[in-house]
Amino acid sequence: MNANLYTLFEDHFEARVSAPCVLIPKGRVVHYDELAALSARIAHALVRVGCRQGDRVAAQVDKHWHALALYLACLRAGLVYLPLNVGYQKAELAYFFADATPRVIVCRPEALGLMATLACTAVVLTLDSQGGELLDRAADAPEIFDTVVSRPDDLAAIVYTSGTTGRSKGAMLSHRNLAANALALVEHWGFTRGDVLLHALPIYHVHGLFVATHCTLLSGCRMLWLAKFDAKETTSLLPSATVMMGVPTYYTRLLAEPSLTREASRSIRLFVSGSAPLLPETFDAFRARTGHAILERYGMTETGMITSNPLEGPRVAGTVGKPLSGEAVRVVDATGAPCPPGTIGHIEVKGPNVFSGYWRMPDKTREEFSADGYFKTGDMGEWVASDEGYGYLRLVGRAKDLIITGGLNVYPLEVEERIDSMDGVVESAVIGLPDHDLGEAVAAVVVPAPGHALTERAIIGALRDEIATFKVPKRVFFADDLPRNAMGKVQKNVLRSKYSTL
Ligand code: MCA
Ligand code: AMP
Repeated sequence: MNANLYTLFEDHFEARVSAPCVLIPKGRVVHYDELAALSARIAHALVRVGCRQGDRVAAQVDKHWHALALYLACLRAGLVYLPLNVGYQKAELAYFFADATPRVIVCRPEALGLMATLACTAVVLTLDSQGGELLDRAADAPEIFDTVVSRPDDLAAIVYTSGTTGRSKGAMLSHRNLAANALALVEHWGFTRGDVLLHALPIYHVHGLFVATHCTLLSGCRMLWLAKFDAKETTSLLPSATVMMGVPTYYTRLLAEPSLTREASRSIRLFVSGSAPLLPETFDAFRARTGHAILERYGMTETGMITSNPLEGPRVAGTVGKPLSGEAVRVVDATGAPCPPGTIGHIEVKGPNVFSGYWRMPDKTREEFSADGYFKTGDMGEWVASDEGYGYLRLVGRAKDLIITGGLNVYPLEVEERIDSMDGVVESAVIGLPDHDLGEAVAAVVVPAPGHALTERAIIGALRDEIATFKVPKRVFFADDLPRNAMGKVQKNVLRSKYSTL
């Protein structure tokens, strides 16, 4: 049997040949057969430039249906798709390319010069809404492509996640991992052909690329395809949709729109939130305004979605629900023993959705799995012990030093290392401060060397040239020293309470 994920989607393509798939507001409608035809032509083009099964194809492209066709083409040709946040800068890209050694790099036309300098032996092709060199090369290719036969463990994608060591790790996701999670979600959230998903998420992370589009393609429904999230546009489109997915920032921004009303969201059957904690205040305010209880779920790049509040049954604010079908989730103490409900411990997960390891990092991979094969998420949680939501998982923090800002992860060490290497800096600590819009905002506390006049502006300016701007601190504070505990570790909780009131 062919375990290629595309063959799962294909069942729906075949049944829905001329049905609409991607609805572009004020633009065109892309039908399933067009998506299948373009992905076939791109698959031929990639093979023509020398791609062979298992080769990596890196893509740093804008959100356009051409990019979706590129992802599907990679699946069909047995290539490993490597999506990259459009905000990544030169140094970040250089690392990804050196680590993943892609055969092809697909980029925006304006990035062609930069990519050419970083490409090594990779072929660089452009792609945008007008087409680009990739589509030029695909223009005369056949609209039929025999999807290659993949084994369940063959890689479908590598998605980079930052790490506590400051070095990004490529999570290797197989066809089996992606298919298992997609099937579980379609069933759990009750997707049918009649659905219209409001898709405003970026498609270079697991949430927008896998969770949202896989639910669509596996149920043969339609998606309203927004180039990026805009609260006003979203409220105006809600009456044409049945499901919306977003990070908590989307919901706080929607609440700031007077046009978000019960009437505007009448056609929606499900609002889903994830990637970062949804505050109970947001849950309550959204329910009061629209009548909808947002369904919160929990996931990770390495695992896809892990738990979800129910479609039918109580959705409990401040919890992320129960494990999805086929997954085993446990909360354990430092010795690995299970914690009873109401006791906080480390969250671990096992199942067909869990990745096989980090690309070219066998030691790191071993560290992150328990002896009996559970993946250590680095999140802390507890099983709810009270009547309301008994047996649901509640996330209570992270063992890993991680900031989540507007649904995007920032590992402080990566930013600290860059600040520490600047002239006149003794040391720094990067922390997340509470932020109404982004959940957490990145901030830095910097200790200057005597006699050096550092400024917030200069530090922010220097960082913007090096790393994606979502990682750059919104504020920089200066201090004579950093508070440390008896072990010499910087007490970030002390810094957070000191600076969150400033
Ligand atoms: C943009 N900026 C940000 C963020 N996004 N700063 C901090 N945090 C952010 N998330 C900065 C830009 O660099 C820019 O800086 C300025 O804000 C304006 O950029 P713009 O693109 O216009 O911002 P925006 O449209 O307001 O974007 C905010 C956003 C977006 C809508 C919240 O970040 C977003 O769509 N986030 C979703 C991310 C996501 O998909 N996460 C899922 C990861 P300047 O002006 O200074 O240049 S997958 C995952 O976590 C797991 C698997 C899971 O469970 O889902
Ligand atoms: P990423 O590395 O981008 O895959 O982000 C995964 C991390 O996002 C998880 O380990 C959690 O810390 C966090 N996360 C995902 N969903 C939620 C949620 N519903 N509530 C709180 N944190 C979440």
